[in-house]
Amino acid sequence: MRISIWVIICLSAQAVAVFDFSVWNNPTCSAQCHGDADCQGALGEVRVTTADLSILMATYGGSWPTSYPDLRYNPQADFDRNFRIDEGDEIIIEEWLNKRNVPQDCGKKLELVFDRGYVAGGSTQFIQWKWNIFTDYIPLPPHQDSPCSYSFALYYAYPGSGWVFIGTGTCRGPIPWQVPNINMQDCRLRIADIDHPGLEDYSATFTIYECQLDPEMDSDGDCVITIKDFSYLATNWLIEPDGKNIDDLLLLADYWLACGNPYDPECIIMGE
Ligand SMILES: [Ca+2]
Ligand SMILES: [Ca+2]
Ligand SMILES: [Ca+2]
Repeated sequence: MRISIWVIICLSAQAVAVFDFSVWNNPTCSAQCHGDADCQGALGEVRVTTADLSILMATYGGSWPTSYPDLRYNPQADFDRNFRIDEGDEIIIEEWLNKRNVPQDCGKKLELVFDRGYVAGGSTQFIQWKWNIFTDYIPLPPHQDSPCSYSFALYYAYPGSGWVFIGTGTCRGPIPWQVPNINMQDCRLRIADIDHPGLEDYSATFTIYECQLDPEMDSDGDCVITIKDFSYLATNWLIEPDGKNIDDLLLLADYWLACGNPYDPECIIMGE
């Protein structure tokens, strides 16, 4: 039965666009990892059909394509997202073919981990991301996923700036970001997989603010006076020529847990 379906599909299959990996990070295509190659179908309806099977079979030319960047490779049909198309993907589509209520829980392959609403200008942030392996999507044992072989580029933007390059990293991340000294709302971060075009993710918007605290007191640059600043003061106690003394301690005590973010209504501004 399976072979007869394949013969029909092979005869009618059209070549499809390849090497655009954005389908793996598309929230409107959240059943792709279960065989929905074309991202078509309403909630509760049959989503995995012979149209999806035809996309998978278009990659089959008597044998499966070895791996990306084989010309027959297609990210749409790589349901377990392991950069190969083979029997594993065939098993997935056969499980869901012509069934209703296909799970729509595929999530993103590349996920930027950043949920800050405010970031202090001049501070250093360490930006991390997640590279979800296919066992996060389907209940099969893992095999030769090799996320550490890939490289990523990180960017930030504020209104009118365009994307400003921050740096590159591997999946072992994070990438340090020296935040510019600006006051700006609606800033964003973007991470892009250099090797797989279209595979990228964005943060929600956040605000970069110029810290209102004296940097002498906020020694770790996070714009809140905490035990970290106290420990810096303690370790530099009375070390000449710029040693900390009792006046510094009193000043620090006065502003204990004060923060210097003028945008944050929860923030206790220094001196107020
Ligand atoms: Ca479909
Ligand atoms: Ca695959
Ligand atoms: Ca601090």
